[in-house]
Amino acid sequence: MATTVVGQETHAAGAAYGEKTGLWSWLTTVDHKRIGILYGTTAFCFFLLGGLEALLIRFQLVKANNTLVSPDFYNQLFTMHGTTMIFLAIMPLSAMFFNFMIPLMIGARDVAFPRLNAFSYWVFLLGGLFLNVSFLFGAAPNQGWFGYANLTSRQYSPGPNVDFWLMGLQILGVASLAAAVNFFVTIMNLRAPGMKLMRMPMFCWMSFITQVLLLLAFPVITVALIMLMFDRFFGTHFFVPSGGGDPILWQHLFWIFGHPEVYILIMPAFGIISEILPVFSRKPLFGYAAMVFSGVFIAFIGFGVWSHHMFSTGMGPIADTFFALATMLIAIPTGVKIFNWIGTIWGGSIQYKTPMYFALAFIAMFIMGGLSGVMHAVAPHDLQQTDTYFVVAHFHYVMFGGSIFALTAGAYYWWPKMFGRMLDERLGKIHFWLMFIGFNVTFFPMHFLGLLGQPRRTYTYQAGLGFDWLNQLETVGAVILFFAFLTFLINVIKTWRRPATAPADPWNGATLEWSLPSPPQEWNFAEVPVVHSRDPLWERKRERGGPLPEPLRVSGQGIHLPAPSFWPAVAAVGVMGLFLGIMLSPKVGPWAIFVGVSVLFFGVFNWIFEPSYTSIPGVGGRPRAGHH
Ligand code: HEM
Ligand SMILES: [Cu+2]
Repeated sequence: MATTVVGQETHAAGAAYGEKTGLWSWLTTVDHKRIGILYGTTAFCFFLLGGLEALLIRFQLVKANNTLVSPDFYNQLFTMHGTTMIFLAIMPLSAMFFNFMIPLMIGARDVAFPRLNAFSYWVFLLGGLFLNVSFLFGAAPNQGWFGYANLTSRQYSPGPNVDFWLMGLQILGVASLAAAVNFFVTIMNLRAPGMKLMRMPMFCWMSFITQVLLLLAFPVITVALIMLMFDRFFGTHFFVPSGGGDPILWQHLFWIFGHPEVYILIMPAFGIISEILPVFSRKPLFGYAAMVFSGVFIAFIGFGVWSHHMFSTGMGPIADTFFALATMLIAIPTGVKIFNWIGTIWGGSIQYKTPMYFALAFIAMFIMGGLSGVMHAVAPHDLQQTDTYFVVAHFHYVMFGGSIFALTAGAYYWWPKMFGRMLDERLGKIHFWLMFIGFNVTFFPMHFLGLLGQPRRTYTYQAGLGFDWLNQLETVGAVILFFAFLTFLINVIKTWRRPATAPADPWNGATLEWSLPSPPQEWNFAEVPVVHSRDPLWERKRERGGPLPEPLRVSGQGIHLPAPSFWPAVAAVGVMGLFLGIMLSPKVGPWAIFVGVSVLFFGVFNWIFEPSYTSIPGVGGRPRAGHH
């Protein structure tokens, strides 16, 4: 597979393969970069929807005894808000960066299983739509994103609301597992020559840990959901005490998944921050090995602490003590990380660009979320805090102040690479300050409201309890946050209209993605890079005594790439059809399940027997020759 650089290529020739447009090319794409963009745009739309739900929650709570929304719709709002933000916003936004960046950062042409990758995306999209279609029937999930038994039993939730949630999450689980296998294998097998594990960029390391967490945690929720499905559809009693079942069993299964899940949400953020801090401090990452091992350690302990979500269920002092101590232990590797981030910026020549603003705010906000987390770890303390707004404050400092700030930092950092355009710095800073202020005004008072005793997941409160003005303040914060995201949208639209002229390496980056044109060509690397160090690009620049020349746009003649395929999308429709079929089968009969399974098999069958590779046609666009 000789790959020669044949010189500057025109845009028109690229259009023969790499820059196809049109709906069909997006439906059939297996290019990890395009799939990344699909993940990103879809997740951002869901993020806006989840934000809209949050705004409605905030407007309902703006004054005592408010009746803006009904109690049942309020339940739907906070359930769908939590479910959306976790499964349809943060996770797929991370997946956008896994998709777009990991192959570029490890020097690969694509992921290990490109069509499986497309399949993951389509399943995710359909799962997200499936969950939200429930609104059109006035039957959105209303039991909380944690789905506690017995609220979810047929007896207490007779309608289809819980069914939408149950089936939707199973569909999404298929997408997450397929993607996790894919990125696990990609990182294990497709690293460029010389890129040992301990030379991998930190984002790839933290993403790798995320995939392991996904692979170990998602089967647990899948099993729990299947048990719930059996309880609701086939009359079993896994979680029904009158039939010998146990509602606490659900909580164990849910949180054995749920606690690792919060690390699934935060690990990619750790990775992004660990990429940005060195570049904008002009110093290598401090304590690389400690960063890797603390990440592994956090993930490992993360599986042993689930019952800190269950102190109030009455597990007894021995279990409470164990889980309290295990939880406090996590503070150690987390502290190691924070120490190393600070060590990275310490004494660096810091460049205050927008990605760096968000990265620095991440550190501060994440510390606050971590501290209130340690407070819950003290079991007697937790008994006071649980089910109050104190907990809501905690997880928003971690998930929003942590994950969302880091993902936003990553968006500003990698935007030029992804779209060939720099985002506007001035608007970026405005975005930052609105988001930073709005976030703290919205969520900081929740600590006090929690300590005053305002219960969460409750659609209103009485006047005269001292809750009023803090809730008003929070609603003002939520409106400021709304303007923050509006600023981001304006930034995107404004810069979109400019020509795509971003330089290959606008920030003086250290990692391989910055050696490629912005945006990279379909085949990524005309020549597979050889890696000798942790910061391969800084090393090359040092050798040359200055920046690298702009990379040429070269033709990928002779390069083999996976062929576009429609079948992953068909198989994804089959997966959705299967769960839709199960949901409908009590009404319409078991044939509904059969239809879904048939579509699934039809898609997979064609996918298996379709030629999977194609050579890039050269300049002038020779027809594609498919073969195995
Ligand atoms: C955009 C601004 C946001 C606002 C104003 C907001 C507001 C709220 C409020 C008021 C609740 C409490 C609902 C209740 O207990 O009655 C809540 C719950 C929740 N939020 Fe947010 N939120 C925002 C962003 C986010 C983000 C980015 C995430 C990302 C993960 C998120 C995840 C959650 C989760 C998991 C719950 C838990 C629902 C529950 O268990 O009760 N939120 N949010
Ligand atoms: Cu936890």
